[in-house]
Amino acid sequence: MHEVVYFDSPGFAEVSRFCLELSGLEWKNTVVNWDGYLQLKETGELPWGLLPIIRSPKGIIAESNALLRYTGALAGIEPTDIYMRAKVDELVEVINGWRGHFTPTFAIDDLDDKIAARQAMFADGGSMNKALKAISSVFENSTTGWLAGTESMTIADVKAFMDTFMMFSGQFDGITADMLANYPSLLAFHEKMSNEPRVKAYYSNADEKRWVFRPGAFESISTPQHI
Ligand SMILES: N[C@@H](CCC(=O)N[C@@H](CS)C(=O)NCC(=O)O)C(=O)O
Repeated sequence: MHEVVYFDSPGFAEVSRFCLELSGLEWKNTVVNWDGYLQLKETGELPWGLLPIIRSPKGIIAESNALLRYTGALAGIEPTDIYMRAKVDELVEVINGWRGHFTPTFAIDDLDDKIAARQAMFADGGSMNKALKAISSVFENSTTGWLAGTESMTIADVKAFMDTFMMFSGQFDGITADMLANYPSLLAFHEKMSNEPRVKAYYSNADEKRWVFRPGAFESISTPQHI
């Protein structure tokens, strides 16, 4: 039995929760609040003092990308060819790098300043604008519609889907769904991924925090004509 331990939000754990679901193995989703996290930390059970972790039959694993690769392997969505696997990992790392742009904004106390900093990231030429355009062009150059050009979905697609769209859920001040209008290829990917039968089944529930992962979530966003 595998057990994911994390906060309620999608955050750093959603990709692994989804991959475990895909694996068909028995797994448990343990949600903790801040006090629960501090208690866990006290016990010394968190290898690096942070969440998420997975309690696996062989021991505890930490670091979200390690969890993604492990659960992706359990789910059978890691390429067996090691070149392709490296290309998938390359994309996973690039997407993970977005956190470097985003994370410093959490430390901005003044709400207006925080909103301004985030809007600047998504404005033309801003760090996240460049990042989302770069990943858009990878999708545009894929012959299969999957990020790494694989025949089927891999952990790079899971990472791209969840890390991209969770940003636009409304839970982050200053980042709004209409900003996605600048990225038609990402909206097309959303359509493909949210309708993938296993993704669709996983999000067939009423969880308000996860509306961004459902088919049609962004259908009201129209893209500018010049793109
Ligand atoms: N590099 C780690 C980062 C994990 C991380 O920053 N977790 C946050 C929650 S999203 C945490 O545990 N924060 C508690 C703290 O900072 O004290 C990973 O990818 O898993």
